Amino acid sequence: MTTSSPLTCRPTRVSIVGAGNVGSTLAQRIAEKNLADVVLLDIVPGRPEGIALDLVEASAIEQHDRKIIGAKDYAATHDSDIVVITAGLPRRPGMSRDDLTRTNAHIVIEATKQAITYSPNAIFIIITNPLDVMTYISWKVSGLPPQRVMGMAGILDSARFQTFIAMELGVSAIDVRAMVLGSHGDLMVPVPRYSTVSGIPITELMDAATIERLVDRTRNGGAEIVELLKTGGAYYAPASSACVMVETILLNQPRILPIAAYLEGKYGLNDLFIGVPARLGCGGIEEILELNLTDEEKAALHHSADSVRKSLDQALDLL
Ligand code: TXD
Repeated sequence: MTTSSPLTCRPTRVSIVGAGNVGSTLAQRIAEKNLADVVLLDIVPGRPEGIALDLVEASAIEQHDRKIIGAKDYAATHDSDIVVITAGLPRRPGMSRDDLTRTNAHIVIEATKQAITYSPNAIFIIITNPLDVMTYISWKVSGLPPQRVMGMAGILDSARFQTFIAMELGVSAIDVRAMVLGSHGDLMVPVPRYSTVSGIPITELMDAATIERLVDRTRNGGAEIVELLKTGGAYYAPASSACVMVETILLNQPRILPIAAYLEGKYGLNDLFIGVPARLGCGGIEEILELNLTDEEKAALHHSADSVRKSLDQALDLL
């Protein structure tokens, strides 16, 4: 009788650089959904190890058997299927995402260089702000094809829009789908025409002024939470959003999700990462969808792209 198995026993592994609020919450979601083993890495001595041990101690209660390892050395991240970069400084009240550009660029460059050495075949998901710029920088430094590098923001921004629509109409957010394009910032482009409740466009359910108010709240969704928390930004919804991307890739579900993707001509945009709907799968970004935008929506997207370019210019010399 043979004991050899045709299955490979290598566990699926997701490494998360930055064991702060988003990173540690994402680690919890991934492990508790039984999606993959997790390596959490941070520069603060003891932090990733402490969080990992705490999460492992919850595993008997949460009924999963995923390994969660805390580390400060990138060697521990070897052979990751996905690397998620959350390392960086969060925004403080009154601080724009762009204020963070150069500081976080240094951090993301270093994290990408180190992580790619140990996981040359990984798919990279970037979370650090300013999101569209950090995703570009990580892609450049990694040398990976653009299909394997993406930024998380559109799922979060769409989820916020969905939540505000549901709250306004007094319906379950489960039935609300929304589409937010563009940069992760004040110039993001929520698209009401492509936002629905059980298939009904919200333009048929609310007047234009109400929609504009919800669009505005969505654009300021991150800042609203920063103002409330005072010491840091949102992390539960961001971690849930990143977990959707991890799950979609690992399970090879052909889901269409708004993510920051590298554009080479679609939407009339070139050589930048920005939020657009894409089909994800085990290969990363498998297709970018080009929506039929009105002139006004296209202009808003281009305006958003201009702001990404300006912000990127502040950090290009670091590459
Ligand atoms: O939609 C989105 N993309 C976002 C982005 C939603 C929420 C948060 N967004 C951004 O993610 C936020 O503006 C920050 O740039 C990152 C991480 O946010 P988080 O709230 O998790 O910040 P924390 O709690 O301060 O965690 C950051 C961790 C912290 O533990 C640092 O010690 C660590 O990053 N850090 C590093 N780890 C490894 N290597 C280096 N160099 C490093 N520098 C800092």
